[in-house]
Parts: sequence; structure tokens; C-alpha cells
Amino acid sequence: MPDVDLTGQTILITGGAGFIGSHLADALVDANDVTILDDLSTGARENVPEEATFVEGDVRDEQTVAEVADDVDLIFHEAAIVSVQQSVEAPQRCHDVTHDGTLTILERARHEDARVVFASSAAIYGEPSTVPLDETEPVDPSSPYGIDKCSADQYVRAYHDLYGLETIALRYFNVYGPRQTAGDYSGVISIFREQANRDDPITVDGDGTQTRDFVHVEDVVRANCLAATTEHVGTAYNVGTGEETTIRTLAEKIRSIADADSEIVHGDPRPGDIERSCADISRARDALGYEPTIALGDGLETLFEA
Ligand code: UD2
Repeated sequence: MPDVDLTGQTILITGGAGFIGSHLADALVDANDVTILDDLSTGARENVPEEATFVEGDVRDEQTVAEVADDVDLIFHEAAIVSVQQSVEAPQRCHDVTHDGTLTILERARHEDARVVFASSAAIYGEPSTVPLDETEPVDPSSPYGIDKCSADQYVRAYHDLYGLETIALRYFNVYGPRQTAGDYSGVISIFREQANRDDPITVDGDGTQTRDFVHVEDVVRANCLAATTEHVGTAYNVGTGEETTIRTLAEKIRSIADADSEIVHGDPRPGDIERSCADISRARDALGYEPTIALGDGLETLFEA
């Protein structure tokens, strides 16, 4: 648990059996009453801490949401389709879960007068005009995923402005860490890690010059806890590190840390892929006291030791 006074609260975490949500649950469960809603489409039951109440269900289902959010003080809304690539292949499903699910949560939060901390995304910016980019960068999403996160991010702000609800959007950059599973639609670090562990080829999409800002899940948990207690609500914060890494460099780093014999191979670039992404985190630093603590090299070393 980060050094934030977040105790004695009744908390709902949607997507709490997933990668980010389950780390958040771990951090909160000792000092709070935590309920997790997850449909287990990508999350896993074993990620859920024993002390949490677990409900398997759909975030779009109003009845289910009403039950799990009864008397709740705080909602961390992590449930979504997390893959940009998957959203390009199946935009309707992404829209249903990410967009409609967020509205269901916001409506219930309005009913309960609960604070909402929403997992927004750097994908809402699309291709930025400059990097590092701050929150005043115009939004111009290039994928269905980015479009749905963008409208959800704006609904979150609108619920503050229209109804006085305490809401915050955290715009995650590329989150990595333990429990991120490797599959076709997973984050690049978990995919490269598995490839390197097997000495398989490491598959870089395109020329590998595209960049990302990789932020460790423990830092993302800290940002969420700070957002849960801040007075500075009704706005959005970038959650990254300010460090920009090319995908080619990432592949080389991972091959070296794993001491793998993997060849690095290049495929076609991904449709809807962003060329550069790196956060200016000044707003989160100033308003929330957020400071990333895990450098990419250290985070990768720890992942390979696990
Ligand atoms: C990630 C998150 C997304 C959102 C966004 C914010 C995941 C799965 N997606 O989208 O939820 O928060 O960040 O910016 O965590 N790549 C390869 N080879 C592979 C797989 C990926 O080269 O085998 C490349 C890919 O083309 C892209 C980069 O790695 O340029 C990152 O891809 P990603 O799927 O990990 O994440 P991204 O940025 O699309």
C-alpha cells in the first residue's frame, strides 16, 4: 500500500481480476472493504485476493452493477477491452464494453455519490504533435480503442461538471509488470518476454522506431491511490514516466536481460498504431504528488527474476 491514507472505504474495482485491477486490489484489500466485478474474459480468478468479495459479471449489466456498487464510496473502473489491435478487429465489442460499460458505472456512481477513478489511456491523443505530451494535447484517437477511451474520459469529466461527482481520469501510458499475460492481444513486454524465454524470434511490428512510455504497474497503483484521495478532481492526469523507448530498443533490452538467443524479426506495421508516445507528467506530479519510482531497466530485471 503506497503512503496514502486510504482506509475504511467501501470500494468497487471493475476489472479487478485483471492485470492492473488485481494489483490495485492487493494494495487496498487490507485496509478497506473491496468488491471486485470481473467477467473473467481476460482476468483470472486466482489474481483476486482472498479478502476481496468477488462477483463474476458484466460491467454493462445495470442490475449487477447496482448490486456490487451498493453503498460504495469509491469506484476504480478498470474493466475494458485493453488491446488496441483487438479494437481494430472488433470495434463494436470494444465500444460496448469500454464506452457503454463506463456509462453504466458513472450512472451508478451518480446514484451512490461515489468517487470514480477511471482508467483512461494515452491512446486518446492519437499521434501527438510533440512529445512528451501533456493533458492539453488535442485528442485525436487513431483506433476504435482510443475513440472509446476518449469518449469515456470526456464523460468522466462531464459527470463532474454536470452533476458534481468526484471523478478523475488517469491516462495510462504503456503499463507493464507481473501478471500481464502473454497472448495475441497482450502488452508488448509480456509478448517479448515469453518469446525471449523460449529463445523464439522476437516479433517487432514495423521498423521498431515507434516509441512508448513504459510505466510499471506498481507506479500505476500509486497514481490510483493518490487520485482516490486528492482534492483535485474533475480532471485528467497522464500516468507514465516521461521516458521514451523505441520498440526495437525494448526488444534488444529484453533479449539481453533474458540472455536469449532470439533473433529480432520485423513484420508489417500495425494498423492504427501510434508512432510516438511519451508522457509529460507535470500535472500529476504537481497536483497528486505522483512520482514514478521504477525505471524500465529495473522493472524488466525484476520481471525476469520472477
Ligand atoms: C497500450 C495498451 C492500451 C493503452 C495504450 C496507451 C495493452 C495491450 N495495450 O497499447 O491498453 O493503454 O498502450 O498508449 O497493454 N508490438 C510489437 N510486437 C508485438 C506486440 C506489439 O512490435 O508482438 C508493438 C506494437 O506495434 C506497438 C507497441 O509494440 O507499436 C506497443 O504495443 P502494445 O500492444 O503493447 O500497446 P499499445 O501501445 O498498442
